[in-house]
Amino acid sequence: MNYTCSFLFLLEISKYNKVYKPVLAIILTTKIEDIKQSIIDGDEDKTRKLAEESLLDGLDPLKTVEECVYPAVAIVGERFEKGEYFLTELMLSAEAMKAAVEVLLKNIKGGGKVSTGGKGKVLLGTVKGDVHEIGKNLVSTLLMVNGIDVVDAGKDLSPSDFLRKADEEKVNVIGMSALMTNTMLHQREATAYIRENRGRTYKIIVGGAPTTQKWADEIQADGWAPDAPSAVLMVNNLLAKE
Ligand code: B12
Repeated sequence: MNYTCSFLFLLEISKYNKVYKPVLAIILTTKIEDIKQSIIDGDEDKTRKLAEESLLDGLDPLKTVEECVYPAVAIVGERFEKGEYFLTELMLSAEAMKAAVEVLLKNIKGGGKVSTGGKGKVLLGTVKGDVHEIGKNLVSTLLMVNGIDVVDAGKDLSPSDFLRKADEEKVNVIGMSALMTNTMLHQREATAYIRENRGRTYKIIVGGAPTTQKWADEIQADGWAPDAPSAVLMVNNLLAKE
């Protein structure tokens, strides 16, 4: 009897590996594709629903952001650049992107909570003339999840807005996001302003799609990161040196 049970059990496992697992993988890949497509289509409700379902299916939220939100952003941006999408489509897709990130990230460990891991405090904001916030919000969430306190000062911030808020909140690091080639110039302006008025009191980090390490070096920022996970590593390193 025991042998029969063990045999059936092993049979089930091998059936799982041979039959169910590949089928499950196909279903999950389809779900990722569906989320990506609904972002491209600018369907916020559908995106929210699919993102919630993906969590129930056990998909890793961060991986899902990487595998569906990032590629969707690239496609939407490209279509906008080519004139295939107009501002309305861009805005609808942006709302769907925000919904996906919101649903997925509130479910990662500690997501959505203000952290007091005691590691240090970062002020984050988007520079003057720029309303792009999705990337900054992603950086903010991942920093908090990793025990770093974050003050999110929002968007369209002037150099003096950054400095005032940093003084008020007694932060260790000031992070500036910029998503456009013309607004990234304000990272230089704000860095110079902060250095002129407070010397090296605050570590300054920059990021956003058009920025690079070369740019960060040129404007004498203390750090740059291409994405949210590397921003966490970089901030951890900066705080450890304090
Ligand atoms: C969504 C979006 C919008 C939304 C923004 C919604 C919102 N609340 O954020 C809306 C519809 C409002 C919008 C408006 C506009 N947009 Co727009 N938009 C985009 C789009 C499609 C995606 C941006 C995004 O959210 N990316 C997703 C996030 C996850 O990526 P990310 O921001 O790069 O962030 C990551 C990293 O860069 C890094 N990071 C980001 N910030 C920071 C900060 C620090 C400190 C660190 C360390 C790291 C870091 O980590 C993040 C997470 O991994 C891009 C296309 C693209 N390919 O990027 C165009 C794009 C940025 N927009 C563009 C334009 C032109 C505009 C408008 C001028 C359009 C118009 N005619 O009105 C306006 C600008 C309004 C303004 N004054 O800011 C252009 C910019 C071109 C340029 N080179 O200057 C782009 C590139 C589209 C294109 N291909 O033409 N946009």
